[in-house]
Amino acid sequence: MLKKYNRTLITSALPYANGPIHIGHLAGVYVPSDIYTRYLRLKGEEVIHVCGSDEHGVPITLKAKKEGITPQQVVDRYHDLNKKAFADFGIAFDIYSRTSNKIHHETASEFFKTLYDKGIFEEHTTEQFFDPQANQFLADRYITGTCPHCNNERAYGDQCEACGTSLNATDLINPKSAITGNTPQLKETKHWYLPLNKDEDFFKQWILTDHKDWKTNVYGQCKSWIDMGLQPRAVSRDLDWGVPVPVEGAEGKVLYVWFDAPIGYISATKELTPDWEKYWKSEDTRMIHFIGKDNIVFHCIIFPSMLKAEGSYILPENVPANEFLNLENDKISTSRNWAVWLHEYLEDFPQKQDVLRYVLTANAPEAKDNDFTWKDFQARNNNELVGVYGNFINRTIVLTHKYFEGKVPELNELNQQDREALFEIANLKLEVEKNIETFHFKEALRSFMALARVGNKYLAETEPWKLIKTDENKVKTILNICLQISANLAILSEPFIPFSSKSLKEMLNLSKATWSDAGNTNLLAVGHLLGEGKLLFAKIEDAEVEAQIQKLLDTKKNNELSASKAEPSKPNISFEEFQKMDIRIGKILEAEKLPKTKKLLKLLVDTGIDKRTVVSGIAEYFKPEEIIGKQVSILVNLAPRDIKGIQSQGMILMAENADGELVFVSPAKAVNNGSAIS
Ligand code: B3M
Ligand code: ZN
Repeated sequence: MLKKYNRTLITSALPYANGPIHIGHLAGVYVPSDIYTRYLRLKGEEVIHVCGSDEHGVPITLKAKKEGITPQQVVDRYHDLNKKAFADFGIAFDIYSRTSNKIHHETASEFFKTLYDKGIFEEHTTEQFFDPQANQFLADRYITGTCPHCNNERAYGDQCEACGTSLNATDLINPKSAITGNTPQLKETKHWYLPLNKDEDFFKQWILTDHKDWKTNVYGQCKSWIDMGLQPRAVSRDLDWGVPVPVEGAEGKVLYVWFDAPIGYISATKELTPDWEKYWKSEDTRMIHFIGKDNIVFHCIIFPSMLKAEGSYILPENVPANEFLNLENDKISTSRNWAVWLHEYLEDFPQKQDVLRYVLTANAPEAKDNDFTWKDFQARNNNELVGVYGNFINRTIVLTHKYFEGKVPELNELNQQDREALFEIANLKLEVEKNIETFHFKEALRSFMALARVGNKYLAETEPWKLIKTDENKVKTILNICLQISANLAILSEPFIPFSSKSLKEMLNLSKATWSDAGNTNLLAVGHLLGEGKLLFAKIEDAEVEAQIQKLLDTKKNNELSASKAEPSKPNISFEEFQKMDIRIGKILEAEKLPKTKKLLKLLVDTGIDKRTVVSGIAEYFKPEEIIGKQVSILVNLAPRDIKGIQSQGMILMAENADGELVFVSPAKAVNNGSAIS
């Protein structure tokens, strides 16, 4: 039995304000939470949907460091960009707040203080990684290394993104500072810990027994955490960006970002309404957290443990987390620019928000990771939105205008086929409803599309454009039924594709449009005048998706080029030491392969000083005849070395390209042989 509730508080994960929003964010969190919110609103339920930017944590400070700007500048930039992107896609938040604002700092600070005063926290002094060169502790993502579980070499101090395990920095094999690349030292520091271990029995009961209804992926992750045994978890960090720890002796320490960020949901609600407590503190409120799979333990275990310790808050009723969306068979990555960014999508596909919302829902990573491909995007638009849904609506409206002056014709005698079509209106509405309520949005969308298919098939089979000459009464019935289906689609589509739902309502001149009106086979009265018809969707051409694919191929190429990572710099040398090297421009006069070797060429080089022999290991990359006459850089005062019985007098300087090939370091313009490089 579902618990009785009077209102719903919906939260969507607060995205870090360190980069723009991409399709993975939308598919995993914000499209589902928006569908759910819109659905409840259409039903007339009391609901609020809160979100905002997560502006603390190491991802932000790292980004600032990389760009040479302040963390505040980073979050200001992305907060505004992301807020706009969500609004552009119709994500119906009641508030999009931010965690750097005053109300949040106060709320998070008070929350910590309450737990502190209640004696909830344990204080522990432990050894943590410290980078002496940067003179700072290396919290969370400031440290990278090899994951002890899956050997991913790019795991972070708090989490391995490859296997999803959450880590302690000291678990990492081969830890390195993300600031300097140095191997860190251990240094003592004091922190406050939330004793999750004391809640173990509670979580066994609350999740493992009472919440068997949670999604399998969510339940499974919680179970494996609980089965491993819950450990006390540090909720403070040695950092200078965040909410300062509000107790004595905590200088230079801030709240752990995962302590303050979920409190951001509370602060956002406070900012939204003075009546915020009814959403957080009354048992007849149902709280639902929409998140991605990497946030599961924080929302199912850590935050509930905090709320429970505080004592006056409700716990979430459900946490419908999604898995990840990949892009063209590769993990979406902000740092590798492997993503479709919302603001860029809208530049290339203006007004096509609904197409993306539709495709991301149809292909949502609900139970497992899924792949977004541009071909699939095009096919779903052209075959489903244009070919089925749009086609049905368009023909219905055009024919009504053509035969009946845009007025809803009457329903005459019904045959079996008519009755079946009418039956599906109420039937599929129930399907959509049931699926949304159980967080099966992909299935819900399929049920909605099933009604469009019913309409399209009915229209194609009854062929009113042929009947009009012989049986106008029948045509009236057919179009009445098609219009009732259209009106229902206008309502049922609203949670999924709100922009086209709005245009369809305008075309149908439909004012009655709450969820409870749907399922009704007499939504449009006989004689009701329709609005003007226009196309709901347009075909997407091959060239448009090919351009997107090309954009990704270019990204891949750029990534490969920059992936041949530069070695860290060698220790500094003095100017005097540098001056000891005598590097000149010389011209290759002769070149021949050294017999019985694979790599070596014997060169005669005009150094401007003399003509000398140099043996160089470049035979794999150059044919001797190709390089004769070329000007190159040569270190002329390298002590002569004997190579395969030949005295090599100097060294040709080479660089390596992304494919590992050697290339000459040549002057940009011809210069005299013997010109010094200085
Ligand atoms: N900012 C992590 C993320 O974007 C984090 C979510 C916070 S929700 C309280 O994946
Ligand atoms: Zn791992």
